[in-house]
Amino acid sequence: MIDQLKKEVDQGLSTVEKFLPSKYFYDKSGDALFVKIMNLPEYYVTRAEHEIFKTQTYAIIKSLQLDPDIYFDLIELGAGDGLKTKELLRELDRLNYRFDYMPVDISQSALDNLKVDLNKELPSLSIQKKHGDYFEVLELLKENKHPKVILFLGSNIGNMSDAVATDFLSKLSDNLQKKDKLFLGVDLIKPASIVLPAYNDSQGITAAFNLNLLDRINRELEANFDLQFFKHQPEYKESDGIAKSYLVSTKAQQVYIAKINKSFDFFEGEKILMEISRKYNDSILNSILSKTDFTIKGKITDSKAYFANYILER
Ligand code: AVI
Repeated sequence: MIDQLKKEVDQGLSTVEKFLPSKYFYDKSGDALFVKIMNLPEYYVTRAEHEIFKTQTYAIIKSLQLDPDIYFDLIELGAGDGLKTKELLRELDRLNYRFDYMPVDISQSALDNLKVDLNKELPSLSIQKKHGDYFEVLELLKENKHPKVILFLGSNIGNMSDAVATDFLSKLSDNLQKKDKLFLGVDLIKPASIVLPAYNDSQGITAAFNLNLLDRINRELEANFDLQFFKHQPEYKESDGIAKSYLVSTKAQQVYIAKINKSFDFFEGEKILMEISRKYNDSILNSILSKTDFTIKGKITDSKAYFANYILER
């Protein structure tokens, strides 16, 4: 883990256009900051998807074309606190569908907490926690021939470049059988006046979320980033449909990372790309899917059409 972090930090800071991988945002403090982000007034993403799960639960179930007589696996990639999924689980349980709920996560404690919470509310639900990497778990599940529904929510796919998303979806479909479904949550393209504040909140939580990665590198790789000289700067153009978060060096400075045994120079105004958050529409998704075995079978949006859950079939 630390070797991978070292390698990727070194790579990202050694290129002309510096970047750091956003997957490293999520240490303990990053997780706590992300929970705060999901509750921010400006961050509409989580609320919009939650609204879909709350108000259109039956439409979701119908769209998945489940046969009440056939046992299926409901596999959630990166389950988190399961808040949205709970709306669906409650309804599937009430309608007597026969299935195992399999939350997959790299955090064992997130899985343990989720199971305790769900056991309380839905005691008859069969929960099989799957700890590990998404693809390791899917590879293992290939053995059982139950029909599968994969949930990949929260616009997590938006943090991948289109090339990486294509590769991810292709690998996913390689682990599925014909007719299996992927229920994919994506943030939709919309004006900058709505998207930008979501990544530049007035309380500075998103700024702290980005700066936390520099702090993590200070702690784990013994670096000396001085956080007061890096400024959070989100950018978004509706025509690109990609929100980008940068940290900008506010002066010429040098940062030493002891565990890499290397110094990195920053000029005044130099940017580090910290994260991309891709927003989608049908044509962008279709162009990615054209290189995979998935096709769009349906789409459910919230009342403001901010967010969509697409039903993809292999
Ligand atoms: C997890 N992911 C979909 C979030 C997003 O909107 O890109 C992460 C995030 N970054 C800043 N705010 C939220």
